Amino acid sequence: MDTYLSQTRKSVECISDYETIHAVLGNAAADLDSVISSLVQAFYLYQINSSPKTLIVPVLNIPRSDYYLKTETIHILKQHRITAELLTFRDDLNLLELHNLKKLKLTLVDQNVLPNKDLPLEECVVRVIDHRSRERPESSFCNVTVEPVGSCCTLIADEIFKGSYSNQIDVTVATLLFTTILLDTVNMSKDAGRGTAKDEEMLQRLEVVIPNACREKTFKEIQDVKYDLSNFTTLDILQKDLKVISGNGTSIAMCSITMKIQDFIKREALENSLNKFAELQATKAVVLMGVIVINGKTLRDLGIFSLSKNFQDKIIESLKTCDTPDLNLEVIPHDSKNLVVFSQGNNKANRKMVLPILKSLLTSEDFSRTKENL
Ligand SMILES: [Mn+2]
Repeated sequence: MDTYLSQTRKSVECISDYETIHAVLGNAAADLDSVISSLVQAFYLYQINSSPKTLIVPVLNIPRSDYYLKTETIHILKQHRITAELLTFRDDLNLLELHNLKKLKLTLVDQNVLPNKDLPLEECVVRVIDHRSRERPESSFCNVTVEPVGSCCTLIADEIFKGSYSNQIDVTVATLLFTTILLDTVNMSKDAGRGTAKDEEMLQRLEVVIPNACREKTFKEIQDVKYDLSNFTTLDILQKDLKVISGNGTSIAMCSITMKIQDFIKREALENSLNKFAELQATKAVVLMGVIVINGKTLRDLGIFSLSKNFQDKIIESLKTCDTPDLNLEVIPHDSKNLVVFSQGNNKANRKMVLPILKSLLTSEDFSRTKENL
């Protein structure tokens, strides 16, 4: 894998030598699942590619300068001799320009539709592999695999095991997939409810490849890295695992944070940081989801920040009244001015399930009528 990536990095520097650039692009949160899915899928496509004029390149969907936030990814890739110098980031190549030159093909992993700012690239999408609910229209021409499993890496593993190169899943590839699936499924914890039979099947098949595979040890190590926020500023923590959704010309930033929001709000000058963050993201509202795991049990809470009381109320109402899923929210009193905090009784409802609630708020007719008053 490291040899492939270092070759690819050099090839990106002389991109005009190629007729086709096939980029494998994860989602813009660039979490571990997105990054490992794109690295492994690209490596696999490279092995089955027979055209010397095609360059297959995994692209991390963040600027290079944000990589320091991705501690789980940095940690695991380092163990396999993969440093930032071997990786290609979104600002290392101009996808739109490649598209204009009619040279671009795109495989989307861990996302099934492009965000608005990337919609001009839609024509280039040839393949989609994702585990969140399908937003892509049925009519789309490309080959789409969307299955509700715990980790996109499970679908990537399944694809490779089904293909003719499955014997080339080496220890590095197997370990990267194995670790990501464990993290995404909370080590297949029943309580978390994320892992499916297919996740379990892939873990078992990958275990065969990895010498002395140990789920407990691997999971604990990556989980500890994920939950270690000691070197981060408040802005870093907000930025670390971020998704932005938009509709009707308005957006909401949703940050997943690996500590309780009840504890996060005790940080110094929190409201200032939230304000600054909202400004940087050009958004009027920030939703925080705190998630911690204690003895295999996942606990969640939510914070809703907005300088517009009106907008904040609308978000809270849509979250409280939703019954698919019912989040079971209880307000937690505190004295922060523009932030309302709730404990979330329904611990199975992760960000993937909350985002569509916010999305339907932003795209609702009622909202578009009243949004001028935000
Ligand atoms: Mn994912």
